Amino acid sequence: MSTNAAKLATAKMALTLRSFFLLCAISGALCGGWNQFSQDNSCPKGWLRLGSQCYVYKPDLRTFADAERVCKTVGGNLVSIHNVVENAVVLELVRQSAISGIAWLGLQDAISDNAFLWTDGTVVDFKAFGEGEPDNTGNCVAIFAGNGFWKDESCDLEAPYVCIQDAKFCSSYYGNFGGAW
Ligand SMILES: [Ca+2]
Ligand SMILES: [Ca+2]
Repeated sequence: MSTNAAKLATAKMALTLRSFFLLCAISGALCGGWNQFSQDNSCPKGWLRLGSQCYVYKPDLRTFADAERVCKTVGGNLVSIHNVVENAVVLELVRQSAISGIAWLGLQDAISDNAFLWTDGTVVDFKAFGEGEPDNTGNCVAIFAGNGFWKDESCDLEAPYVCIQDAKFCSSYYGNFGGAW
């Protein structure tokens, strides 16, 4: 083997190794550590992951409809909450960065009073309304940072809000590698 050919072979091997390590790094970042509560590459930067969902608090003041529109443009919906743990996480996000006492959740009963629906289409299997709520002061639901309970408010009220979107896990990336893995 000539010196040049040897150099080329070495360079090729280095490139292959580098690609391999890069793929491992990407794979590790995507698939590694299924922590219940963490920030990682399966959520967009600045979003918090809990289980298979990503959450973000948005401090800009918007009406319910506007807030939902913004969440949609970043690939999700206003947040839906299905148990006490999710409620605690959303409350913590709101409390950490609260610029207002409340934040919109994705719950509304605009079509029919007390027939609440989540904007992300998930089942309404959990509610945490405060005492005396909902009292039909409006058709849109917000979480109150003070006590963590929910209240209905006028949908035109401008408030901060929390968005949710599905976390992107390695399984979907494996698919993208077209069976190479
Ligand atoms: Ca109502
Ligand atoms: Ca109310």
